[in-house]
Amino acid sequence: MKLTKKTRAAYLVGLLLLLFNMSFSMDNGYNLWLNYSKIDDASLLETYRNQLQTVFVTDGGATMDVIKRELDRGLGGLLQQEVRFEPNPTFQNQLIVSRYAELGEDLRTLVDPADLTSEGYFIRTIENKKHRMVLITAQTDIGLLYGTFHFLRILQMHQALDGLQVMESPKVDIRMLNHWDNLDRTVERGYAGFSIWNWHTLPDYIDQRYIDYARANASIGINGTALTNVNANGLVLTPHYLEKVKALADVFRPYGLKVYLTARFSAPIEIGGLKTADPLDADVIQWWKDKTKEIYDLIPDFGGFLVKANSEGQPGPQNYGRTHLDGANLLADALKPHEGVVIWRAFVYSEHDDTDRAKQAYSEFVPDDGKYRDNVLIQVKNGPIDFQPREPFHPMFGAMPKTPLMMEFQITKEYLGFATHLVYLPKLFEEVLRSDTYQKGKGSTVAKVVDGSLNHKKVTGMAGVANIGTDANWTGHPFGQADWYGFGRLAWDPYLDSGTIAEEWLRCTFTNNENFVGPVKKMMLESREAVVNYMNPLGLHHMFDTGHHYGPGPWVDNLSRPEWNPVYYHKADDEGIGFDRTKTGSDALSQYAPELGEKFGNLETCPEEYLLWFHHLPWDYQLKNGRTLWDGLGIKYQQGVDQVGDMIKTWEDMKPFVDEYRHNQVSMLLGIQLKEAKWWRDACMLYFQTYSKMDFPKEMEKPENTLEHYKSLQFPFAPGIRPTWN
Ligand code: GCV
Repeated sequence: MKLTKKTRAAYLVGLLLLLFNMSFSMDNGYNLWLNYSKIDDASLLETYRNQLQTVFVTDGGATMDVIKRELDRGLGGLLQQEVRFEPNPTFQNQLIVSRYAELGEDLRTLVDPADLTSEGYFIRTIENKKHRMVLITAQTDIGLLYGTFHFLRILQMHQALDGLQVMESPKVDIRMLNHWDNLDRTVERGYAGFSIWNWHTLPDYIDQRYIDYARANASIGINGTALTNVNANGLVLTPHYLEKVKALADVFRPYGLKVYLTARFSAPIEIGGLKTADPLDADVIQWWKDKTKEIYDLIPDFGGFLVKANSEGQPGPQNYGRTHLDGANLLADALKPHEGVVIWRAFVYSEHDDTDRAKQAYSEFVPDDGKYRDNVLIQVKNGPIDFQPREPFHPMFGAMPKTPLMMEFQITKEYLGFATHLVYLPKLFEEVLRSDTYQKGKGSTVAKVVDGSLNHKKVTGMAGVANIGTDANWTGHPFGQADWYGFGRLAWDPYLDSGTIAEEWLRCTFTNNENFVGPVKKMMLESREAVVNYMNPLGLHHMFDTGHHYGPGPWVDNLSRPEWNPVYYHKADDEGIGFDRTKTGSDALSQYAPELGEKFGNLETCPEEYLLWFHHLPWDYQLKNGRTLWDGLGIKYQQGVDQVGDMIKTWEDMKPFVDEYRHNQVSMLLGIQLKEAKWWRDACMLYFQTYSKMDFPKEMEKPENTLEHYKSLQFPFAPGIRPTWN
């Protein structure tokens, strides 16, 4: 068939439209929140194009090149025009990115460098006789990079440039991801594929992902990454692997991202050929000094060591009759000459200690407050047990005023539905950070402990256990990206509001359409309470099935260590349910400030969300709403299920605003979430009914299966842990 010119043109237009639609409906999420698609508001686009006709970026090293590349990509995409970089500032309708020291006198008077830390920045729109420009300035190149990403975010969010006055400095020094990535590329508690570190092809093959990983982290201010699992493998400290680590550090450096490694305490024996790893042994001390120097010779800005010791079978100083203090100070001394830090984890509980697990870390660390070297940070999980859907804050926060306590959040959802459930974690992080420890009177929030403002500030930090893997969209669930994003934003500023963060993420990732942003933000903010309701309501905790932690296992009672069994935590019996942590029980409450001891200890004032965390109560205990505890539990479980149902409805209405690919992904995942929410409700309520012997409340739907059915379920291949089967 011979095509006429007209038909050919029509085909071409059709093909272009098809391609456009395909790309629109095939967004696989790889670009994360760094989505620089064209500004779809025509008049705003015109205004931006006028205001940003050219760009001037100060000359410099690798970070300045990164800035230029990002502006080229960002402005090029958002404004859909070629970005014109000028060799000199014109000050007219120009974006200027310049170090503070290189600004002319007249511009310098407009910004006060005293307000800036080394990573901080100013963004200002300046309009006067001589200037008509947007200025990004900072003391350092990294500050300029952070300012550049912030500026691009302003455009992504369609905000006006007129009168722009931004001054930002991070409130926390070390803002890092902890990867629980093994050298064989499995990821402990990882649900988004395999480890992105391809140890086999490193150091010669630099995957584009490494660069995009660094970009994404820099865009939210993350400045550190511990590459390997805290359940560490000493091999990573051998020359063969250190060469690979160096290659990653070289990629990350221009983005301000420092590399840290997990140090296996027994490495001097395993890879050093010594007979002991005793922290007071002279050869061991020398071995760590030499090893540390070897690392710094390769990676001069190496961040330091992250250590899990004497916890869950990991080796540590206690194997030699020494203490955590001895172990941490040993490594601190080795790192000190190189300005590195030791991040020593407080996640410890002992198989020889039968006191309440919630109390053990405090008992081991608090007595040594003030004795740690000044380059030691103690990294404390947000709650005293283990990243549960809800826990009260860890009592160590505020209890060690002379020691920097670093926050550890879990971004990966080990206990919150893996990467299949939509649960917006910044809401959880915010709750913890805003909790009042009362350690120096009212207002002594966890955020103030973490940012060092409550006590003498030495070095401060916040870590998040990464949820990143080789999945196309990095995090498995498209909304898991919001948890990575939100963690970074809160590490930068622990006082940010989770709603603001959700809105930023939605606008940058999807669209600025208010009909999308409003309802989806609401859905995200409510999603955390939903998971608490359908998994662990009213203060219940750790009722997850054995090992893999996938799904409910409240009946599990046969694991070798008592505190690995869910029955240890809920203590359901014929009388009632809950863990008595008051004076009549484990007295864990005494580790909190007296104000909280009284508040949580008194049933009149204990918030219902912590009721069964602190109290063992009869099944017919009367809740504030007049219903029995038993009814209250059933109602909460049902509420959680209903909340997921509402999320599904909200998401269905969002079809017009989201590309088909991601819309479909989220719809399918919400379907799984609903199924699993019902599973949790039914399995837990049926099991507890064997003790309460009471009828389900009328508000609760009837269970879909029998208790025996739920007990019989097995998942030998559940992700996140190496599979085990018989
Ligand atoms: C890395 C929990 C997890 C473990 C994890 C541990 C930790 O127990 O289940 O997989 O190990 O916490 O934080 O060290």
